[in-house]
Amino acid sequence: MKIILLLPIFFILAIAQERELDWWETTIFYQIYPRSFKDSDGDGIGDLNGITENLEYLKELGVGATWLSPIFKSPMYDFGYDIADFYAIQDEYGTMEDFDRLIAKANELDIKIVLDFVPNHTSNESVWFEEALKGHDKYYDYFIWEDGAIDENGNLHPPNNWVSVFRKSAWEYREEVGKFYLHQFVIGQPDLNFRNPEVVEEMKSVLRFWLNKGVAGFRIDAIAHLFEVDKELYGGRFPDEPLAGNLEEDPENYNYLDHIYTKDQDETFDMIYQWREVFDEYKEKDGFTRVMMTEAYSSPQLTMRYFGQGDREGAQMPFNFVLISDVDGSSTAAEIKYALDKFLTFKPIDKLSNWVAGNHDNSRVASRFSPELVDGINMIVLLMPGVAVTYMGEEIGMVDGYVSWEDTVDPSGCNTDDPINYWTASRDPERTPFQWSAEPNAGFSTGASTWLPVADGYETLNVQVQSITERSNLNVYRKLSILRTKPAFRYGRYESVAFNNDVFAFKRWYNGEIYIVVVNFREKSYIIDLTYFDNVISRLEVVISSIQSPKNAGETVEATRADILGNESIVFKVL
Ligand SMILES: *[C@@H]1O[C@H](CO)[C@@H](O)[C@H](O)[C@H]1NC(C)=O
Ligand SMILES: *[C@@H]1O[C@H](CO)[C@@H](O)[C@H](O)[C@H]1NC(C)=O
Ligand SMILES: CC(=O)N[C@H]1CO[C@H](CO)[C@@H](O)[C@@H]1O
Ligand SMILES: [Ca+2]
Ligand SMILES: [Ca+2]
Repeated sequence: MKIILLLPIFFILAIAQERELDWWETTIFYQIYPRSFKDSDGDGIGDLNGITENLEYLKELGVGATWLSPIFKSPMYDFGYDIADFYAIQDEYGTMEDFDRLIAKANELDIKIVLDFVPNHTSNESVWFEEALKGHDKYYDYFIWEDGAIDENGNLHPPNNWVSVFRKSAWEYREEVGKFYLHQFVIGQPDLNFRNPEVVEEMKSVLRFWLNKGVAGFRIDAIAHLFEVDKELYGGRFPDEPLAGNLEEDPENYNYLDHIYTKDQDETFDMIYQWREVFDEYKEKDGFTRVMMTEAYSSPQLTMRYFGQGDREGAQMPFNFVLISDVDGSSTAAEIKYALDKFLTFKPIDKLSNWVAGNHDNSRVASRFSPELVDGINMIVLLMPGVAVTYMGEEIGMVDGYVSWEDTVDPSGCNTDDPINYWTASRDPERTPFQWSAEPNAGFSTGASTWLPVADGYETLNVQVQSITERSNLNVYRKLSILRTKPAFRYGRYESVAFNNDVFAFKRWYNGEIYIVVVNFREKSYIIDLTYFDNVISRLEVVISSIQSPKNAGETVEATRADILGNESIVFKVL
C-alpha cells in the first residue's frame, strides 16, 4: 500500500523540479548577414524585404529567433560595423517602414528579431564625428583624442604603439583637430569615449529606440574593446602596450602586442550590467525577456563575468566560441571533448551554455572541418545542453567561396596589401551569397552581378535541392531541431567521452530517456562499445544519421559493438 502511494508522489516531485524555461532558453538563434541573405530588388545586395519574404524558411528550420548583422546607415568601410547613424536604416537595405514590416511579419510567425549593437565605435562619417572635427565640444568628447609624438627631427608619429585589430597603427591623425583619434578597428571606425557620461546615455537611447520598435534584444559587438585604460592613471597619456613576446610576428600585426590596456578592462563589465538594466526596464513593463548576447574572444574566466556579478545581471548569452577558436578538422576527439567541456566547466551553475560554430568572421564549418562533418557539428550545436546558434548557410553545409584579390572587399583582406596571401585574413569567403536554388546567382538575386561572387557548386548545394533530397544536410538539421525539443535535450544531464583519437560521443538523459550522439571525426571505421555509458545495455536505435551514413532511422545496433563508419555521425536512442 505504502509503495503504491509513494511512487506517484516521487514522480510528481521529479517533474516539478524543472522550472519553466524562458523563450530564449529553448530556441535556436539563426544569424542572418543581411547583405548576403536575399536581394529583393535586383541590385545584387541583400536587403530587409529579402529577409521578410523568407522568414517562413526560418520557421521551417525550427528557428525561433534571428540576429541580424548591422542594418544601420553606414558608408560600409566595414560593411555596416561602421555605423553613421544608429537611428536609421541603410538605404540599400530598405526603409524604416520595411523594418517595421519585418517586425510585424516576424511577430505573426513568432520569430524574435535580435539586432546587432556596435557600441565601440561609430563611422568616421557619422554626424557625431563630423561635428567633432568641426570643433563642436560635445561631440569632440564623444571620441578619444591624443597628441602625436614628435621625434628629434620634428616628425609627427602616432601617440603610442597601439595597433588596430585589422593591422597597423590604431591612431589616425586629423588635421582639423591637430590630434590623433583612436580606432581599434579600421580607420573608418573611431572609438567612442565611454568615460564620457553623455556617450553612455546616448548609447542607452539607441538601445531604447530599437527596443521601442519591438526587437527582442541585442547581440553586442566587439565588447572586449569597449574601454581603454584610464590615461589619468598614467600621467595623462596612454601607455605603450607590452610586446606579446611573439617576435616572429610582423610588428604591424595585432598579435604582436599584449593588449592589457585596450581589451577586457574592468569597466566593460559594469557597462554590460547597466545595459541589462535597460533591457529589464522593458521586461518589468510587459513580462517579456529581452536577450543580450556578447561577442568577446576572451578567456573563459573573463567570458563568465559577462553573465553578471553578485546581484547584478549581465548577458544571458556570452558567446561560447570554442567550436570556432579551439578546434578544427585536425583536432582529435579528446581535443573536441576538452573544448566542449570548457564553457560547461566554467559557467555558473544557474546559467546556460551556448554553442556557436560559425559567423561572418570565420571560415565555414564545411571548410574548417570538412563537408562530411557538417551534420556532426550540427548535432553538437543543437543537442549539447544550452542554446544553439546557427550562422546562415551552416544548415545546408555551405562552403567558403573563392573570392579573387580583385573581388576582395573586406578591409581585413584588403589591409594585407598582399594579392597572394590576402585570403588568410579576408572574411569575404564566408560572406558569399546564400544559396537558395540552382538559378543564376543561386537564387539570391535577379541582378546582373552580386556584391560578392556566389560560391562554386551552388547548382547542387542549395536549399531547393536539399529540400527534395531525403538525405541532405538541411533535412538532418530539421530533424535535429525537432529532436532538440525532447526533455532529454531541454533538461537532461550531459556526459561525454573520446573513445579514441577520432570518435567523440556524448550522452543526454532525462527520466529514463537516454540518447547517445556519436561523431567520428575521421575516415577510419571503428567498432565501439557504447555500454561504456551507464544504463546503456542491449540495443540502440538510430534516430538521425549523417547523410553519407548507410544507416537508416529505426535500424538498431548492438550496444557492445556499434559499428561507426568513417565520417559517420549518429544520434542513437537507447531502447
Ligand atoms: C573614413 O575612413 C576611410 C578609411 O576607412 C577613408 O577612406 C575615408 O576617406 C574617411 N572619410 C572621412 C570623411 O574622413
Ligand atoms: C571522409 O572525409 C574526408 C575529408 O573530407 C574525405 O576525404 C573522405 O573521402 C571521406 N571518407 C568517407 C568514407 O566518407
Ligand atoms: C563576429 C563579429 O560580429 N565581428 C565583428 C566584430 O567587430 C568588428 C568591428 O566592429 C567587425 O568588423 C566584425 O565583423
Ligand atoms: Ca537589394
Ligand atoms: Ca574602445
